[in-house]
Amino acid sequence: MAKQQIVVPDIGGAEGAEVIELLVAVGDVIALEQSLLVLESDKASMEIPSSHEGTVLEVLTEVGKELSEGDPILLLEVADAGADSADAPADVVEAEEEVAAAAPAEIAAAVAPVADVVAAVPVSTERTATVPDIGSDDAVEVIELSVSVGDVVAEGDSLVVLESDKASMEVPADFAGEILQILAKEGDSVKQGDDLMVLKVEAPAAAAVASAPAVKEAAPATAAAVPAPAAAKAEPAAVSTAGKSGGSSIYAGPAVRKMAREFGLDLDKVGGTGPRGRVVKEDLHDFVKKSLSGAAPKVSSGSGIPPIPEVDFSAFGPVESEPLSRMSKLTAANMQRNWLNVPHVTQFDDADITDLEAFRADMKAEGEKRGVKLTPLPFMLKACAVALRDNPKFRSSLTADGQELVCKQYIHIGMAVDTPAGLLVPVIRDVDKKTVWELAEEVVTIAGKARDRKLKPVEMQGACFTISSLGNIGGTGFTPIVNAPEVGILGVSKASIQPVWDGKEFQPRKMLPLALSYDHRVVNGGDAGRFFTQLVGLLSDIRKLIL
Ligand code: CAO
Repeated sequence: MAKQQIVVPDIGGAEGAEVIELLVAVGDVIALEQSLLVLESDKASMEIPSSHEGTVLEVLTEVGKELSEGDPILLLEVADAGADSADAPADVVEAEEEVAAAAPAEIAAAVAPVADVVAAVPVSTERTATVPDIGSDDAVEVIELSVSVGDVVAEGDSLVVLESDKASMEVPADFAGEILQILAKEGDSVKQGDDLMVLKVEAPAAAAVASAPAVKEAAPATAAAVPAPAAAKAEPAAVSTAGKSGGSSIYAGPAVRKMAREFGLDLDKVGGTGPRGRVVKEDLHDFVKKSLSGAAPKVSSGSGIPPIPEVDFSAFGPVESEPLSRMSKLTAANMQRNWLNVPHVTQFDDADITDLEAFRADMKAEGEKRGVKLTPLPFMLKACAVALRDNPKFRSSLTADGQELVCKQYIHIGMAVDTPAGLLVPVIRDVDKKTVWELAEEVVTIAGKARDRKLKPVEMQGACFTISSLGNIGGTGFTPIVNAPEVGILGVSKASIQPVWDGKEFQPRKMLPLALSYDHRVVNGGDAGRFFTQLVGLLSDIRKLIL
């Protein structure tokens, strides 16, 4: 057993890089190249890998300390020192024995030259990154270059994104280095083995101590002797803080980046809890856990919308939680989908329904005879059917790819129904072909079915347009959310008597506040104005409904 001090290797000339994370503790058994700590300079953060395997006897630095090349990090108990020293020249063995016996202060001084040789002799070489095995011999397209010339990348950082007709994939760097030349460009077709870019790889000349004739003189010879690929692994993994995709603009080490890729996670969406917002492995675990429980954006959702923070409400007072019904969750998901996908515009107007209300009152006895309650809603359905007939854009839908407008030649209208289980939207078919009495009957029947949870899925499909009436509840206006792929929805608020100027004096009139929301990708302001004006006119003078 021997003691081996690990020091900061060549970190590209950075002076006073701060220790932002210690990744090992006393007693840990360290593998070769295992990350020991994370240093952060003003340009980049980097994990420092171990140049030896062994057990940590002492940690010689701490978080917050500023380190430069050669500063001590750890004292390791190295298991294979005997084997190494058997081949080593006498002066090296002596040096190690001295180190083992030395007091801590002397250890640093005595070991530093040895460690310098182990970790700090840079070898600069050029390596070409190529297209890896992509599981097919077919050419795939380079759809994104994730780096630029001059970027410093860590092993595992994304270099390019390739796309076949089946999938897109990031090509990670097999080795850390600086991008010298980019050989592929966006739009190129490439195959396995094709050159992508040339990197400058700087490698410390590891594992050469044993063969060194003398510690100090060993440096040049060793530098030439170490093959670049092996050395590249021992290179400090500089994490680029620049770059445009794949989470390369945030702080995370290569191991975390690799793990994120394996999980299909976008690091930009994973909040970092490490020093200075650095993403650590625990953050990935937490994010995946939350994704699975529905508390975080779905993995690879691509929405880029920051999640609403989780709050412990019980910290502010007593709380009670109850699980959401399946329908409530579905409604929430649909609302969010529609709100996020559809560029909404809402227009407002008031319909003078004084005459309609008078007519409705006249029909009360007739309604009782028929066993039907005639509310304003069937008139609104009828008026919407006429306006939909005359304004075809309002009964159209964009295809999912946004390439075509499908205009429906039928007039089915959805009607929002407030039920104890949540909001349901049954559909009344062929509204244009039904009388106001028939519509009144159907409203009652279908709303009853909704409240008794007896609606079949087909009875909630196929609408061209929706009416959401809060008239019996109250309010002077609201902005309804379009029920995509429909393009329009009418929000109805509570009618009330208002003073209306007739040119000579104010008259008490029953005014019905209406709000028309529409998908501005399909319907423009002029279309909406015409539709709305016609609708308001029809409700204000229901005689026009028969025309
Ligand atoms: N202004 C004033 N009074 C109105 C009104 C309005 N806009 N609309 C209806 N009323 C009156 C009715 O005339 C009736 O009064 P009378 O019995 O005196 O005639 C009373 O309100 C109750 O009507 P109703 O609700 O039973 O019937 P309806 O035809 O108006 O509506 C239905 C049926 C199913 C649409 C309704 O019950 C409902 O569920 N509305 C809620 C829809 C909803 O939740 N929308 C929000 C969706 S987004 O979250």
